[in-house]
Amino acid sequence: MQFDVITLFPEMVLQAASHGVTGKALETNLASINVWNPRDYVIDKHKTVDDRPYGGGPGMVMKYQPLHDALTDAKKKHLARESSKVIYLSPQGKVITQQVLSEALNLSQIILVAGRYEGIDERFIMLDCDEEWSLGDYVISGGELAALIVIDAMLRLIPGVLGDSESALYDSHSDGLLDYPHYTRPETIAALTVPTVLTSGHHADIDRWRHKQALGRTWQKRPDLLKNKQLNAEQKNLLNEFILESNPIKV
Ligand code: 58G
Repeated sequence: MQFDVITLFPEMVLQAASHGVTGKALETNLASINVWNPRDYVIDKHKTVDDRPYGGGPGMVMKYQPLHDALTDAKKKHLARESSKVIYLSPQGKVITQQVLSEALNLSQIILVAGRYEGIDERFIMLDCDEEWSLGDYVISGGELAALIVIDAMLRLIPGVLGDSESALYDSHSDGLLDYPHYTRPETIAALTVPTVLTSGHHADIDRWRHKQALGRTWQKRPDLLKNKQLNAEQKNLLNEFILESNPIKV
């Protein structure tokens, strides 16, 4: 997977991605990140990447030409030229989910456009971008953090990036459910003791308990996720048990 990020702050993207799981994936060439700074592509005599908005109002808008020329170079760098998409990150985009990200894994190049100021010239979105993605209904000061989130979440899905033990198969949301609770030593903290099943050594019981917790917590905290999910007979049974235990009828 080749990621190309068009950004006025290339060091921010490379620096942040160099740590931990993403850093390892890049070191081992399971993926690569190239950065392209529109500032390196300014040709006008004022050397500016931004300009005042037509119609007036506060703030500045990123100009079309430096973005377009940076994008042209990013596309040229993708030698395989298999399947490539240009994605602008903004609050106007389609909200990304684990599903959206895993579908994008079949691409060989993803070019992420990180805006700054009040945003970018609308014609760059119309003419040069294939899709517009959003993290959710809030505004951040630059698209770099959004690009880093997309890269991080996608890298976790590439086979070999996570070890077997940390496999993304076990991640929250990979099966449309929230995660089960985790505990480590000590066994008791402020009168809260680790559920006994986890110290029992019965692996089948532990798996069953964790699956039940994942279903139950999704039902408690994100019931909207269950509306779009078909539960099998065993899952219905586990969730019923959880519900009965969480709301016992007292006699
Ligand atoms: C308002 C809206 C001002 C992505 C957008 C400026 C990017 C949120 C998201 C913008 C982003 C998200 C410039 C800074 C886009 C441009 C960028 N904010 N929800 N901000 O994914």
